Amino acid sequence: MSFEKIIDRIRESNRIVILSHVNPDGDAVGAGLGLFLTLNKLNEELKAADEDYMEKVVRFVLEDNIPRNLRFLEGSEMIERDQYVESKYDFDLAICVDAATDERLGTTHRHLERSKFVINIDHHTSNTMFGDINHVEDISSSSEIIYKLINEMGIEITREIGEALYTGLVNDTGNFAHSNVTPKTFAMAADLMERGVDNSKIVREFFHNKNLPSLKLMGMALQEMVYNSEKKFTYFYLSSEALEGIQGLKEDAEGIVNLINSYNESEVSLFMREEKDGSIKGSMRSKHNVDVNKIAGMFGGGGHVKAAGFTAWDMTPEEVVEKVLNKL
Ligand SMILES: [Mn+2]
Repeated sequence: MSFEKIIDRIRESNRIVILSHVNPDGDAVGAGLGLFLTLNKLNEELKAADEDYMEKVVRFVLEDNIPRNLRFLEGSEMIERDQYVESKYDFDLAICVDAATDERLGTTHRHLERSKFVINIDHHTSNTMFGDINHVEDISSSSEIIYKLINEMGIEITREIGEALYTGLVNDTGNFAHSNVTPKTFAMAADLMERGVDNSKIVREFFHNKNLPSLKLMGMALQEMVYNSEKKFTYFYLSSEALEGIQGLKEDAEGIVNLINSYNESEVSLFMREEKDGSIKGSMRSKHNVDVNKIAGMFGGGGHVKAAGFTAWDMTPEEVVEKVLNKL
């Protein structure tokens, strides 16, 4: 898949907004920030070549705060929170990264509506192709796609850009442990290291940086998880009351689904978290043959074969579990 049309569109747009999904993870922030820093660099290069060049306005807007363990990324302080962005703001181009559906953009969807053109860059096979240009590739991460895009643009990848993209890789591959890793993923990682990326610093900042509520939550999940031996299915439900009880935020529950699926007998796992509005957010992981993308699809969600998520409305956790069990 070539990036020619995307690059042309970027070059001819003066006001560009980058968007990604709610509850941003390392890939959403990494891919978005890598692109954001690249477009700023493009501005600098064009300005240096031509004094009269009118610099592009480039913004990266997310609905939520970025998680604490991503704030070490240089440039992340320039990411804007949607609620503080003036509502009457038009863009020539919106570039969405890592969002399988336009609903996943949350409140930032309004910038999509106010943009003349939409580019959708993603690696979820369930992507709904909501853009005017859709670049959807079934590879490790959106950050891996952005890496290829930057190379095709001919912009040099600085250490800062590299760290953002590397974090996306680490996030979506479980630090190069999942089956979505290919030789190309490693080649990208090697190239980023040659550009000054400190892999051990990133892993330390990203993984070994837990606050007290998230550690307590891990304890709670390990203590209370339920295992169904017939279906080799592990699940855990977290009520909003229990989360408040440990003074936790929803971002503290990041990674719980992988934790419960690390049980050696478990083939498939489900983590359910109650939202304030009463809905239940589900995330699922599968080790081998179970397609959790299909299961999430029953609730209107999606993702990948081995990792997917959904939101269930007007259902109890018991009902969600039963529906999943029937499909296994
Ligand atoms: Mn991703």
